[in-house]
Amino acid sequence: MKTTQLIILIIMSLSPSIHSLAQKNANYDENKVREYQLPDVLTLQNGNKITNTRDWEKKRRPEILSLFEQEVYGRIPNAKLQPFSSKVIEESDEALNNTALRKQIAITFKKDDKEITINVLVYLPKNVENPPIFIGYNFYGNQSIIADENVILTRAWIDNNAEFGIDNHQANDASRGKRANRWPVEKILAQGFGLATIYYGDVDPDKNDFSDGIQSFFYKKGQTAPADNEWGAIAAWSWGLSRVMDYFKNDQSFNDSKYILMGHSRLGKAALWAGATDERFDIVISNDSGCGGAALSRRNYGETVAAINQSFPYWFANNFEKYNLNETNLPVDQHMLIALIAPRPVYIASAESDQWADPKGEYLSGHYAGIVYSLYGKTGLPSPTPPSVNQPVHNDMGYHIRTGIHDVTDYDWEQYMVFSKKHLM
Ligand code: GTR
Repeated sequence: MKTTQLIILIIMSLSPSIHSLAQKNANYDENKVREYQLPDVLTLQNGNKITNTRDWEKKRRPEILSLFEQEVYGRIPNAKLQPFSSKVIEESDEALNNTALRKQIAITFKKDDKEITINVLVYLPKNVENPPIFIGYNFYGNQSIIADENVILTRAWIDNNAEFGIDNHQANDASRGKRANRWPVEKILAQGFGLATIYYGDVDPDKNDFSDGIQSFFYKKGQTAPADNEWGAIAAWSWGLSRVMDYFKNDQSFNDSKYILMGHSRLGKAALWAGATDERFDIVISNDSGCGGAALSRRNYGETVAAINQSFPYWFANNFEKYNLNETNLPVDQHMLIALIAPRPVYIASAESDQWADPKGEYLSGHYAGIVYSLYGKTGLPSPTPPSVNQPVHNDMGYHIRTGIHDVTDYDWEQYMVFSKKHLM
């Protein structure tokens, strides 16, 4: 074993404690936030200012996108990878007590002896034509979002998890509906929306190992890990979301739908990056995405770039490590990630007890991205001060901070539905 591998293994075995230590020792005092200067969203790297949407789209947007690829999430290699097959593997028009259509789709990729299947679970309300569809990753398999015995049980990357009914890398019946608290499926459908969900581990297992995720399908001969400027797990997860979107756009029964991308926490980071790179997502929602998601990197509050790179180095490109305790030199900050989604509606949500995710930093990203929304005549989050708890703001950009912990609650979903109706229905 090489010394570097050994060091990585030691760090990995220590990482839970490093992580909780980092959470404990982080700064949670607003008075200790150092002064910082954000890169100007509308100034090109050559110093020229952008004043209209044309130049934004032609010059500055591509520049920012490329900086995020190069320095933060990592580039996806150019090679095209077509699905080996995309099949509807189960379908019913009598789901959820005859109120919904259920469709399960398997999108398979093959390369040499490797194979990955992305399983998509879709519910659509029966009485609505072309309903807007919420789309989001889940953490424990499609069967975990609802107690529906017809949902195909996932192969899981985690070994054993009694709580979630996962045994020897396979979910069992005990896992059905285990995360139903985060997915109010019936309420979503009753409001006229569809819901599509995917298990994130189908695309890239959430561990520091680059041999088993989708990245390995793109390696050049002899390559065993992404290059320093190539994709980590967040970019891999966002790639997966785009492949699901390819499927929807080619399946006539989904052609005319609108798509609302929602992600929580690390999957909120992936949702924002997918929304930035793929304009087919009509609305993008970040639920408690924190550092590397909606929260500004330059604010030393809660999780920092150094902390996230220490606990989860494989989520980002290796290049991102250059900015540990050195955020000032980052050519981007997360307000520019939000700006990449303009002029599409974007929603940022925080939770009061989730200080690790830096709620104020999440709000401020939206606030500072507003200048690009203004170019389009849209309204972002004009006030420099975040609203009070449980006082949602629903402009072209939405924001709320609710009471409670790092989680997805019915309150969050209610806001997302009101906001989406305002923009899509
Ligand atoms: C935390 C991590 C956060 C967030 C969260 C999650 O431990 O530090 O950045 O992504 O995990 O995804 O649940």
